Amino acid sequence: SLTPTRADKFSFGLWTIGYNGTDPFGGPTRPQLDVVEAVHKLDELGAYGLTFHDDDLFAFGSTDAERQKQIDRLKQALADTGIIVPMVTTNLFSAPVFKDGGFTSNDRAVRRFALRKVLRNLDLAAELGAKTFVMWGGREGAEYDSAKDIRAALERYREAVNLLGDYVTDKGYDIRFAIEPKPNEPRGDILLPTLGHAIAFIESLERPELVGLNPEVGHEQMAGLNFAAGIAQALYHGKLYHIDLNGQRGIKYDQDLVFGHGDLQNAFALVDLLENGGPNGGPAYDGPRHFDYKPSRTEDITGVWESAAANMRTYLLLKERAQAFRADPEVQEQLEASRVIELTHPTLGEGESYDDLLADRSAYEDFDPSAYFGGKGFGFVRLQQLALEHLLGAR
Ligand code: GLT
Ligand code: MN
Ligand code: MN
Ligand code: MN
Repeated sequence: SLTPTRADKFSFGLWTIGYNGTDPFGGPTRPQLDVVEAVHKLDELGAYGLTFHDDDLFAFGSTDAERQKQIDRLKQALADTGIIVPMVTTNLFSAPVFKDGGFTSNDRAVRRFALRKVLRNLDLAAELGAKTFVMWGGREGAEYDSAKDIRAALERYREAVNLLGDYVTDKGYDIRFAIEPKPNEPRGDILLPTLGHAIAFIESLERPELVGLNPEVGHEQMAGLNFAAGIAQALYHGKLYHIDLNGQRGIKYDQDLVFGHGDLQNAFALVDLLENGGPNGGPAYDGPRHFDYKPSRTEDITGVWESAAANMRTYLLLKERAQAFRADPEVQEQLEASRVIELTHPTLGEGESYDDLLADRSAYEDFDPSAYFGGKGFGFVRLQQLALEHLLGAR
C-alpha cells in the first residue's frame, strides 16, 4: 500500500520539517515550527518517529527550566500520539563556539565543552528511549592544510568517541552511535568524509561494536560516490546503524531534496537493497527509514507537509516497484543469464587449495578467454533496462 503506516518505520528530523528556509544568501521564508505541532502532524501523515538535536528542541543557552519545559511538551505529544524518538543527535555546529569543530577544535576548552554537551544529551536520549545516537561532525575539519593537524584531530575524535562508549556502557544505556560522513560544507574539508573513511576509523576504536554509520544519500553523492553501493558495503561490515534518506543532483552543495528527487535510479537500487537484499530476499535493514531533507525555500507550510508526505510516498512507490522487479520472471532469468547469482558461489571449491587450483587445467591451460568477447557478454544493459521499465511502471 502507498499509505505510510507505523510498520514502515518512517522518521523525520525536527530540523527537516522545521527548516525555516534560511540560507547563506537570505533570511527565512517560514515561521518557526513548534515541536508539538510537528509530532501531531507526523502522526497524521503516518510516520512513526521524530528525531532531533538538543538545540532543535530547546535553544542553545536555554536555562534548565526552559529546557525541561520543552522536554515535557515533547513527552506529552509523544504520549498523545504514540510517536517515538528512535534517534537523538547533538548540535555541535550552530553556535559560533563550534566554528572550528567540537570534538576536534584546536581549542581544548571547546572540546571539553562539546563533550559535556553530548554527555548531557545522551542522558536525554536514554530517557526518551532512543536506540541510536547520531554524530554528524560537520564542523570537524578545516579550510587550510596548515590549520589542522589531521592525525591529532583523528586522535581527539577517537578520544571523544571512546569516552562516549565508556559512558553508555557504564550507565547501562541501550544506545549505539552512528557516525554520519560528509565530504565538505560547512567546512572546506570535513574529517571522515565518506562512509569508507568512517568504517576505517570505527575499527580503530576501543568499542567498535558500539559504533556504526548513519550514511546520507546526498553526502556520498556530493563526493561523486554510488550511495546504494556504499550502503551495501556498510551492510557487509554490519555497520548500517541508521540512514539519512534524501535527494541530491550531482556534485555540488548539499541539496537535501526529497528522497527520489535526485538520482532516481540509484534510489530504486537503494530501496531494492534495503527491502529485498537480505540473505533470503527479505529486508537487509530493519532500522528507521529516516528522512533528512529540507523542504525547499520556495515552499509555505503546506509545501512542508506535502514534501514530508512525498518522501514517504516515493519510498513506498519504489518499494512496490522493486518488489515487481524481483517478481518478474524475465528479471529472474536475466539475473541468471547475467550470472549475478553466480557471484555468490566461492571461487574455490570446498577445501580446494592453491595446489588444486594449479592442477586444474580447465582453469587455465584449457580455458579459452577469447570465447568471451567474441562469444558472450553479460547482458547487464538488458537487466538495467528491465529495472528502468519497472521503475517507470512500464512493466
Ligand atoms: C545537519 C546535517 C545533517 C545531519 C544532521 C545531524 S544536522 O542538518 O546537514 O546531514 O544529519 O546532525
Ligand atoms: Mn545533507
Ligand atoms: Mn543536512
Ligand atoms: Mn544527515
